[in-house]
Amino acid sequence: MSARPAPSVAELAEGIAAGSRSALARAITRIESRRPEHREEAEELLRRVLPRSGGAIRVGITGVPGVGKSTTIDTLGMQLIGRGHRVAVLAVDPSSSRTGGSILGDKTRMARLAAEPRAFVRPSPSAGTLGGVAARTRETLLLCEAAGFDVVLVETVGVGQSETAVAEMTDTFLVLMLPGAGDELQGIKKGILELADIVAVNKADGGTLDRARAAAAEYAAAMHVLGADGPDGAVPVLTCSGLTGEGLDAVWDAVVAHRARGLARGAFAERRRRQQVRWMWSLLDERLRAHLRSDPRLRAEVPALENAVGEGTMTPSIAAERLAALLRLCPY
Ligand SMILES: Nc1nc2c(ncn2[C@@H]2O[C@H](COP(=O)(O)OP(=O)(O)O)[C@@H](O)[C@H]2O)c(=O)[nH]1
Ligand SMILES: [Mg+2]
Repeated sequence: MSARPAPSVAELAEGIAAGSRSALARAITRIESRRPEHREEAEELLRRVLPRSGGAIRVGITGVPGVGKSTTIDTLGMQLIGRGHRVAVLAVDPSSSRTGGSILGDKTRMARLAAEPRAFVRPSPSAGTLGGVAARTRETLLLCEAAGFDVVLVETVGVGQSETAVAEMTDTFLVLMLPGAGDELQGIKKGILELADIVAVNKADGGTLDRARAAAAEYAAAMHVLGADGPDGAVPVLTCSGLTGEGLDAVWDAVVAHRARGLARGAFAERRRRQQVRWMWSLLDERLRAHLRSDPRLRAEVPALENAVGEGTMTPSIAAERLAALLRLCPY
């Protein structure tokens, strides 16, 4: 559709190195493409920008829908830009292709950042499995760093497995909570709190200020009981308002302190090292799945086997064994 010819990988890499947001956006589109020839270009692009990447403060932000993630990111992002940072905002949301709602919602909630030249807001890749979406987002993060964004905020909803994927690509993981703990505490997945480096009870403003403060105290106690304390001791539990900005400076101070402690203890380098190795395996995983799905022997057999398993005339394990045998993954 574009009147312009597609830029070459070299042109995209140069544009990114020069900090061009349009080159960055086009490069991300290339990375998100499912065409095999684009995948090769994407690999080449990543190879080229890799030396310029790695320098940003990478923060994952999660919480239930409606907790105020996008609102908080918009306000925090503007504060950070005011202090001279360049801020990229990415999202991991494998459901966004189905609902379509979150992308629209995020764009309107992050109106200030979206209009800000020192920011770059990119919604979640619009199709794919969690593994695929996470891989593309991770690659996008590297491109943003190479383009000079020194803060990358990655938003994800705290339902499903996407928060783990985001914790796997960031240095500090911030969990936003709603005021009014009590009952809600029961609904919080222990897994999320275990991932948290910082907890902040949002909407600490107006009529919900007192409840937010009470909730923070409860969460702090609950975190301790859950054994969610990190190697540095208790995970900070703060209050903030994404709407007014109140408390967000303390949240950011906690991010910076977490980073500084990690750098001093070696935990920062260790986390990134571990993430690299896990990423290698998840890429292999993704490739194997793609390979499996396109295997003609498998495609010929799968419908009948799925049917038999669904009808209960064949056990899943026997069907899986048959498919594995077709792929010569097991000896019978
Ligand atoms: N009072 C108050 N409302 C907020 C705050 N942050 C977000 N909201 C409101 O909560 C709703 C959901 O916010 P949104 O940022 O879209 O949440 P997300 O789904 O977590 O991204 C919106 O109506 C926001 O205006 C806050 O700090 N205080
Ligand atoms: Mg949102």
